[in-house]
Amino acid sequence: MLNRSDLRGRVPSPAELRATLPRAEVDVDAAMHQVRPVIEAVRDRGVDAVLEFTERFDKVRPKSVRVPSAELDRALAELDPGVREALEESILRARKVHADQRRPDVTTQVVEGGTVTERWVPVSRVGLYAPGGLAVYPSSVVMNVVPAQAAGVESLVVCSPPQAEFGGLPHPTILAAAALLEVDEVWAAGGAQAVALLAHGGTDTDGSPLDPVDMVTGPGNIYVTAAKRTLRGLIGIDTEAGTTEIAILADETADPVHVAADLISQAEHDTQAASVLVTTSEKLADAVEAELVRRVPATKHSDRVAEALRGPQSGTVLVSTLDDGLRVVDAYAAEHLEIQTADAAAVAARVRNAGAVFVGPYAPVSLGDYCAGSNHVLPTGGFARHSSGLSVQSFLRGIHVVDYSADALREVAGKVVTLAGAEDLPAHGEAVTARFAQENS
Ligand code: HSO
Ligand code: ZN
Repeated sequence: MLNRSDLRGRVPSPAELRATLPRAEVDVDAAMHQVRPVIEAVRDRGVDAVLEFTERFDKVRPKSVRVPSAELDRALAELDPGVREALEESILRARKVHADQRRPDVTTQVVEGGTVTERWVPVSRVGLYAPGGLAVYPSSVVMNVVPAQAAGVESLVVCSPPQAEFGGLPHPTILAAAALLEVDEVWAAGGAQAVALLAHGGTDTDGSPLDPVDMVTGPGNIYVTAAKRTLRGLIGIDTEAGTTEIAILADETADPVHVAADLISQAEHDTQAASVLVTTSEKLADAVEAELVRRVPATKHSDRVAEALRGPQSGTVLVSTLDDGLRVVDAYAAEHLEIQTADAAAVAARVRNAGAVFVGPYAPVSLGDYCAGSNHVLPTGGFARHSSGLSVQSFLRGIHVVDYSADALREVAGKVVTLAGAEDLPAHGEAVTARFAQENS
């Protein structure tokens, strides 16, 4: 079921590794041309334009963009009690981890009388996009809202497409998740028009204001991504979420049942999802293959899973040693990386590139998707080489606060004047010397 590459006995180049495990290609640039007129219409005509596009794309026209709070209460009251309990556990654990991510302000005494403080200030108002349609993930609402709240973001909007089958409201589990998280502002809007409205703001059908946000996070389809990319600058955005990936680095001690089940779990998201096994053991690779052949037909979304596993983006890579395996997984930089080897913690400690690392036999990726406490919004497509997943830090800005006394400035004045002169910007130097003009006359 999985394509197999044998890299044993040689160290492939990064280019060869990239060709061995190609990423699914998504042409966001092409979609940017398509979303531009949508964004311009929403900028110019606000909610009227949003509702026109909603009718065209979502085949429904909500009465207002803002979802009445009674609908949030109702969705929470009607939420399955088991789902509610599980979401509450997910929120509790995520809050524990994210509370610990908060950073204290740090003041550095540079010289006597001269300090620089880095003050961490949350973004004021954030829009969190939750997709509708096939991918209705209340867990993603949790993973976006919890770090924003832990960062101290004061004002949050959850925005999700209205659904014809729910009378023009977003999906009820999205509403219930927002209510559980005590987010009271939810907008029924989707696609590029939603991102444009979040960025530009507008006036709702009843005349109430829909205030623009400073930042938009959350996954979405290609049009949402294209709109975020287009509006970046006017708004801050998170790193783009591509299709889900799981890589597993395993040796002969790994349990093929665990490995196969975990590869299938992420393949369930999308036909383009990537499931990659990197192993020193051909015997394990064979056993995993046999287990996949058994399990895939039996799983609910078997067609989707089989397509993802058979695709060029998925596969098994045989390596000679765990060191070589680490080179492969570092070059790949998976969104999720499981380490299923002897002494997994020691191997995990050597990983350089991954969105999140799952250590040993009892930390499957699906634990992290819902209830580990970690965040599941993680860099895909190799972005883990340079980016992190969503965290409290994503919603904070570090403001440098410079505080110098007269003596401290006087002491360094000559250096500022010299550097200003070297850059042919003498007025920069004069801004310092003007303060001491009388002393020198
Ligand atoms: N594995 C997905 C997140 C998710 N899984 C949501 C289930 N629901 C991307 O990290
Ligand atoms: Zn998942």
